[in-house]
Amino acid sequence: MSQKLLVPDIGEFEKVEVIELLVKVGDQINLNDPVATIESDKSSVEIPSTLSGLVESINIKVGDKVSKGDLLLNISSSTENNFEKPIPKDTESIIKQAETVLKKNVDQLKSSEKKKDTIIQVTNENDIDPLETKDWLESLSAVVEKDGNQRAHFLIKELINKAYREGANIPYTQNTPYVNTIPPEAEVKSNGDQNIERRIRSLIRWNAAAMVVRANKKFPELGGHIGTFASAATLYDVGMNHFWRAKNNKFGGDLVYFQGHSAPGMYARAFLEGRLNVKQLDSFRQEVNPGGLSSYPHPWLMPKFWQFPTVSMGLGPMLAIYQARYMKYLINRGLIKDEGRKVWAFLGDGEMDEPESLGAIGLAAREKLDNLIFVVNCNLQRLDGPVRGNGKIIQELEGSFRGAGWNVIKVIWGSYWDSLIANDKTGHLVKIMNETVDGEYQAMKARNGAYVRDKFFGKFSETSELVSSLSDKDIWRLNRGGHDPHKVYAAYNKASKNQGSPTVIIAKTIKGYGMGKTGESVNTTHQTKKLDVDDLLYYRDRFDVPLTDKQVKNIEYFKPEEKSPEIKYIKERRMDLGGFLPERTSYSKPIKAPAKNIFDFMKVSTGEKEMSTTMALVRMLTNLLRDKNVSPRLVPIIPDEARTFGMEGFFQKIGIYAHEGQKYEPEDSEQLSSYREDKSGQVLEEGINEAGAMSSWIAAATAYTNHDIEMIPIYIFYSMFGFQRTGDLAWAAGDSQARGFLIGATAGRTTLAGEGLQHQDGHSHLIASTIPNCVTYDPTFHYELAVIFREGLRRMHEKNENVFYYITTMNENYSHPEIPKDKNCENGILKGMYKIRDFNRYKKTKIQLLGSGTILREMMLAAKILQDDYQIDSEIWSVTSFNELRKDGMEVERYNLLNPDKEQKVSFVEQCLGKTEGPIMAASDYMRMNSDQIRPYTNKSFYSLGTDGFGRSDTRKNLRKFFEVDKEHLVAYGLSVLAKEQLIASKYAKEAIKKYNIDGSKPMPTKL
Ligand SMILES: Cc1ncc(C[n+]2csc(CCOP(=O)(O)OP(=O)(O)O)c2C)c(N)n1
Ligand SMILES: [Mg+2]
Repeated sequence: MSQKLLVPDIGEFEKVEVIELLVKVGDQINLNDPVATIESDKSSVEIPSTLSGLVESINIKVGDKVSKGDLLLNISSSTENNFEKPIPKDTESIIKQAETVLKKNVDQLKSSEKKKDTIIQVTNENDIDPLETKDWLESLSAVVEKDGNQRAHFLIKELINKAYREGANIPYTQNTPYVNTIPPEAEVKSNGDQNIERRIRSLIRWNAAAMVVRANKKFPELGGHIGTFASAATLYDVGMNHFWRAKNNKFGGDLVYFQGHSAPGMYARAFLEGRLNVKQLDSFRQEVNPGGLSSYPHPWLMPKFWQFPTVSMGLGPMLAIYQARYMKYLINRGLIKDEGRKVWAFLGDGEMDEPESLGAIGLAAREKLDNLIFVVNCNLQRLDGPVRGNGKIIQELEGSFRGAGWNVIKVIWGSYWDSLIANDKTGHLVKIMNETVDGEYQAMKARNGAYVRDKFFGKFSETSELVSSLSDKDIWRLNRGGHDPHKVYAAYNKASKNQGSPTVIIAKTIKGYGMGKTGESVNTTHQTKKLDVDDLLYYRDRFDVPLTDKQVKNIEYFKPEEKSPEIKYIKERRMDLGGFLPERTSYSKPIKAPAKNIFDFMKVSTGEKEMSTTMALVRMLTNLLRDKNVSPRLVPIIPDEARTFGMEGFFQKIGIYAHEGQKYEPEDSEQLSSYREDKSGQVLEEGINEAGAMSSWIAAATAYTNHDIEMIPIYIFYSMFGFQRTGDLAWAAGDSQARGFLIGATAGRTTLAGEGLQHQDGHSHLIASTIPNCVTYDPTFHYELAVIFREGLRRMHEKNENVFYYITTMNENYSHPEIPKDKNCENGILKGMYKIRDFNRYKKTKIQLLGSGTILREMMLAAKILQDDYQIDSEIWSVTSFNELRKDGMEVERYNLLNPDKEQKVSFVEQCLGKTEGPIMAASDYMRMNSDQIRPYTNKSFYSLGTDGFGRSDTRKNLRKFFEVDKEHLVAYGLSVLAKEQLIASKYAKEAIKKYNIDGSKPMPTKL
């Protein structure tokens, strides 16, 4: 039976051009196969077939304009699917749910009559004893009636506290009492050998401190930290001995974000494990020569060791959240197995002040990231001291995380407190615990047991009595939860098993734990990097490190024999957990770059048709989605801008990732580009959230090492909200050796026109150029973009070079010429410049004109005027990347200076311009500094024009005039340059300035 395939609802568009036919007469097509690509002035979309069968005839051709309802194909169809659309699955379940609720309501209505006599209606289905419930509620009503609301409130609070203390799952309140979340009787016990673990921990503590002290004894300028790891040693050790599973050929591995300043502890452990030697420890913070250990976790500097850069406070928490989310994305898309892997992130309490640290916790809860565990080390100190000494950081954080929907586990008190808390029958102890502020808690640990007895327990006779049989020493020994391996083990155990929400473990510790008078719990602890002999002896004794006084004075490391029980134990534990941590490896397979001709359709002229480079990019991506190697690996990341960038066609085609699928029928469900969320969706729609989008991009761009699968993330954003907004994340991406594309769309100071000062980007290329492994381009024409993009795919994803690409695209529509025939053109595009046109009619006076981005087009128009009106010849160079040209220039210059006696190399700029005639004038839609970058690499006179100053909203034409980069200014400046070089008389320039109404007395745009 013959069926008609019609143009579906394409939203507000009419008469949209067919740019591609994807089927031929006689083809067998299936449901959802794309049959044609149509393109409006904003976006291109594939039309999927709603029928399957044989294509009998095609009613459209490339270039036709079509609207909704137009006939596309006749198909002899086997399955009909067009007219009687089945109700989508999700809709069906929504209807079912609604029906159930309706039924329930009716039932309730019927029975409500009967319930009228009860004081409070009880409708909870989980109520196993309604009579008992009724008793309780009636008692409450009686209290309200007799003693008022306040009394009722008090009783409820007491009940909740009691329930919490008994380990019951209590209803939501912002805070729980200042005691451990897990009561002692519910603690799961570790099966580890506690004695040996303590000995190992002591050695790690010692070696970590020794490493820092030795380095600073040699070179006091090196710095380093002892206090952070000293406070966190137990938190790390329990994880290392019992929880964190390494990557191996059977398992993908847990991912651990180590707190930046605790790096010495990780080195000290690796030393015991035999992964680092004394020489390496002695190279802590001395990385210039090979083999040095980096100050903090930096994968770029220690690519086989560190996995995640964390030391810029606030990035670790965000990156960890998006890492956990991305892990679920890969699982839900079927790209990796669900092995129950976890992401652990270690954070400082001070670090939690960074807005980024808490900024994404809502997402973690919404997405039910039960593969994520935060451990916040609350040593009650930041850098200067407690900072908010009047507050209670643990309670603050509890409130934030509980409010966001996290599973919160507080680890406040160590085991020595258990019996005291159990004996606190009057509640006075917990009252003091609740009321004591952080500044006081910190001060107590800087003093001694007698002080604690007096200032803490001494507050009530009941609590004084509680500790009357304890000596001051016993009181001093009352430990904090984060230093108690039993409490930490129980918390980690519970966190690992939690389902349906992320977990945060908030652990109370002491900064500089064990460091004695100079370093324990004092405000200067953070900066302590030197310990005198007395401190070292104290530290040794405190942790029973088996070193003689002499060895301590020499600050020797201690490593037991290979055959010692300690070394055997440490290695066995790690072998049981699959290997060592941290360790960075990659076993991902490269992705074969698409065929060389994949983008050939972009190398021909677009003729009359005008389009933006953003649209050219979308066309290119649509094509890439047909390449079976590349397609599943593409990860388009969009911060709520898909329509701005003409990418809404991706919604239907590849779907938007949503961990719960789509639970609603979208309002635009009838349309071709309707909003489709899917559990296996490919697009990451991040919302208005550049930092989150960037974190997702980093997770995808490093999947080759963290998940052993090479992915191709493409994050598209307003260029102004890229490097400027999230520059520190871009820097961390460089450190992480990310591979992928960043697309700065709507780029250029004058190209975005109406958007104004905050939107118009005239410097993102300059910021991008500060990142050594970021390769940047500012293409003008679609073939340039095609050549650059394919090379990016080849370099990063096939050859696995550790670089990432920043490419700007624009939203200005214009027609694109075909690629020049010159065989060196593609090489020039990639190196940064190539000659695009020659004007040489008069052969008298010549100027070299360099342009990039949309300003290249102004330059081309200016060149024509210069020739037609002023008989000036020119050569026009399309500069695809001033940044790349500068990198080449620097390298060549350096080589030449260091090798004065050897044959001198020639920079690419000089290869292009060295033998040309006339001065150089360069312009771009960016600050002059952009083109100025290549000035040192040519001996010719060089003049730069650009868009220095704040942007402002206006038309493109007016903006280019304002910033003096329109064709008229370029002509006038060109003539002036030639006059200055004494190649023509100055009167021509003067005339042009007058002709074009250029006001020579107008202040520099930077001053306006
Ligand atoms: C973005 C950023 N700002 C400032 C610093 C400098 N800094 C280094 S450590 C530190 C204090 C950290 O305190 P906390 O997070 O509580 O760690 P801990 O007490 O465990 O050392 C600061 C502010 C930094 N590393 N990153
Ligand atoms: Mg701290």
